[in-house]
Amino acid sequence: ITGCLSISQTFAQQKKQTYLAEPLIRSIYTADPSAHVFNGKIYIYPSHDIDAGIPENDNGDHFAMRDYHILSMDKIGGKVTDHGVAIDIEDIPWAGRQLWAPDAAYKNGTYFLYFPVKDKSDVFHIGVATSKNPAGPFKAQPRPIPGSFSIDPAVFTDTNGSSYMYFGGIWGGQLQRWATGKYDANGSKTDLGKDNEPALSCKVVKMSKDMLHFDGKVKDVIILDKQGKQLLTKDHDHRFFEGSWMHKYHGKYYFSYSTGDTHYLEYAIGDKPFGPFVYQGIFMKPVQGWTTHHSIVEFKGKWYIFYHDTELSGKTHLRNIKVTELHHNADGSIAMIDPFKK
Ligand code: FUB
Repeated sequence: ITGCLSISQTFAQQKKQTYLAEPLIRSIYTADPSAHVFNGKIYIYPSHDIDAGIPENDNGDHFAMRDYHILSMDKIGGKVTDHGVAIDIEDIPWAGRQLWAPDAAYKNGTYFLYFPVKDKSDVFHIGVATSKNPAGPFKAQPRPIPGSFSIDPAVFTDTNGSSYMYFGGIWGGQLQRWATGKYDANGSKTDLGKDNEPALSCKVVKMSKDMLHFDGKVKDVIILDKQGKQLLTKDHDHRFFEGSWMHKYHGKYYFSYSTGDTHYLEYAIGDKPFGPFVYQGIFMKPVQGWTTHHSIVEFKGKWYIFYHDTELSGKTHLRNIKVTELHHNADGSIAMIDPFKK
């Protein structure tokens, strides 16, 4: 994550255009919406953006969020309910600063909220909190998930009941600092700078039955081009940056992600949750604002993408979530989404 580069140059141009969708909620700023269907309703687990008065930098320090609010809707286009504070940073014993993009899952009567936050040494890890109610309040485990690091957890539960966490983000998300398996506090601020080597990969790991631990080794999410070669670091238009998501469509596994500094949402398809995945293309053009982050969910036979932009504030760290329909073409590809109407 970062926040102050090229995309701001296009703000003026984009403001003249008409947005494809309306902000879902205007009373608070929200971003990174992870949507799930629980008990026949849509629950959205977003970041809760605030203005902490911290100047923008490429480390993302201006994204200084302190709590989560969970939102719900009975139907797309219906009333959006804000369930209030589901958990506060003060209630997470190991947390230092910056509650970034969360996700949620359900198993055996318990709801799980997964969240990235920097610890008191300023290193991102992923925590988990539990509740009997999808809207919270959630109670955090006393420590981060052992073996977790970096940001943007996305937890996918397969049709056989097995769950997997996809996670990671480069630049401010610190993934590049874990390249050796241990955190390097003096490591690169962006990627590893080795342009002709395979790009840093998102991570994937199976979740334990209790959903509170990793079960087995953290693996790389390998994305291959159609010639079977891994995408390279220099391929900023296509390589993984942050904001991963997994959905299953017609038996295939769709791994989608943000390209960060080039502001696209792209996807790759595989035959198994661990991949490998074959790169397919861009499916959403840049939104207004530096970051782009989404989730994809099926509800009553239709597919939707939840995403964010900065329509309400014009500021990259004060975002608002939106939803629009997502279409799979007959060949399984995802139809391109343009966040602005022509
Ligand atoms: O909201 C903070 C960060 O911004 C998220 O973790 C990234 O995915 C980006 O959207």
